[in-house]
Amino acid sequence: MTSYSLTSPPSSPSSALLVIDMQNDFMPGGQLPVADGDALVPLINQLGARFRNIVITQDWHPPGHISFASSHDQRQPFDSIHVPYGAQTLWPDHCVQQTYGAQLHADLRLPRAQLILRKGCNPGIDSYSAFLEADRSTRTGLAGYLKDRGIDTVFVAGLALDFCVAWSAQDARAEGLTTVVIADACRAIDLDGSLQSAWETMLMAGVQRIESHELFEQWPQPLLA
Ligand code: VGL
Ligand code: ZN
Repeated sequence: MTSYSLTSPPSSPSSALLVIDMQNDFMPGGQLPVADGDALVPLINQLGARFRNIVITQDWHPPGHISFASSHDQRQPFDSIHVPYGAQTLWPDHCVQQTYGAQLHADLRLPRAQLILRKGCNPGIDSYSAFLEADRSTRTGLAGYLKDRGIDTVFVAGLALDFCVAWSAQDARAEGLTTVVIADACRAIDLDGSLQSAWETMLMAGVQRIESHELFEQWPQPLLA
């Protein structure tokens, strides 16, 4: 038996799998590679087969986005700067709208996904979270979508664990959703201890942590229809 409690199991209509930023630029060889990011694809496909609801996110920046080091004089990727909404880590140009790097990994097979949510589209505001942009007030609409569909539980997987996964999971909790991060279905960038602090913050916020084998043991069968 697993040590977590769930009222809405994966196959339930009130549960959703959130697949975060499984895009070419975050894969080995991409502009902001996350080590082993591509190794998650088969696992996420298997997880997806257990869920009735799936939401996919796509980091989707315009050229010249505020989070790109190249948009600021004398700045390098991974520097941190102050912008009107607070601290902003600068990144290599990545996930530029309509480019190959912004496309989802070609081997993702998630036929039940009904929503692909694009975020980070505002030139002057970053958005790690699938719910709230980095100004912490602009809403993406995802909370409303999930509520409208009666979804009270989200399982989270994808990239990067210490940025977009962590922020999305914390904001899911803040929206009152039961939130479960599938640890081995995520990979981290791990910048200056960001991985450890992400877990600390998520667990403090009431996010549950499981491993995919726990889910497969409890729900061994893919959904048939
Ligand atoms: C991400 C850094 C910049 C992520 C997106 O998907 O975790 N990280 N943009
Ligand atoms: Zn980004």
